[in-house]
Amino acid sequence: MKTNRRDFIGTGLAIAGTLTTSLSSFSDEPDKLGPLTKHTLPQLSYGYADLEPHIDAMTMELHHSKHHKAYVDGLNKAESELAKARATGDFSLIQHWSKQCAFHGGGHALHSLFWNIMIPTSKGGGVLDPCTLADAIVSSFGSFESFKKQFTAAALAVEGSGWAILHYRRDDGALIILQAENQHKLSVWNTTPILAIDVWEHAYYLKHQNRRSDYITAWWNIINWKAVHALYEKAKGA
Ligand code: MN3
Repeated sequence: MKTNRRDFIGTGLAIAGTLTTSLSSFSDEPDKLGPLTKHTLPQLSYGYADLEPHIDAMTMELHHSKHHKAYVDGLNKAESELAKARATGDFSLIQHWSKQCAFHGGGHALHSLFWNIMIPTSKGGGVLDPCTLADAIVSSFGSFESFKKQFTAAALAVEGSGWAILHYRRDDGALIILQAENQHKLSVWNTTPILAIDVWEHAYYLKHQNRRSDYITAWWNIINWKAVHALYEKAKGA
């Protein structure tokens, strides 16, 4: 890995002074801090009233233009703050902004999915024609009816606010149904993990006891970057 971290930090510090006054000014300079994606509220392919009577127009309008918009704005804000932290080297709020990234990023991803997987009944909503997906549902759940019962039960039983989500598991090609409380638990959707460190105590306690930072410092010496690179390429091709 030949990232020139010293140059990167130097560049970041050099422009750090401007960051407190204008976030938008540095988001226009992606080469300085890494590109900042400007997340935007997706357009719906149907009108707010078009899902009536199943979902009412007022709910759709508030849900899309207010609630989803707040997630988009929150995600942009969180990612700007993390870029600012990289530039200044001040990671004192890393936990807060990481959580904000997950909360708003999760909301943005799931709502984008939600709008996309609905269509007015008059245009074919609710109809699953024979296809590879229909086959996969049958092979994963036994029948469409048993899939529908499990999905409905999972959605009904979500504790508090949340989602029921049908996932494709690449390892074995299975479809699985999971619940999400809120829209995240510090994680997010539509992303592929390519590097991870286990910081449960069982991963380091015998050698490092309670010194998690020693373990994290040591761990950087044993990363297989070729493997991470391979996962990155595989994820891009997905
Ligand atoms: Mn919602």
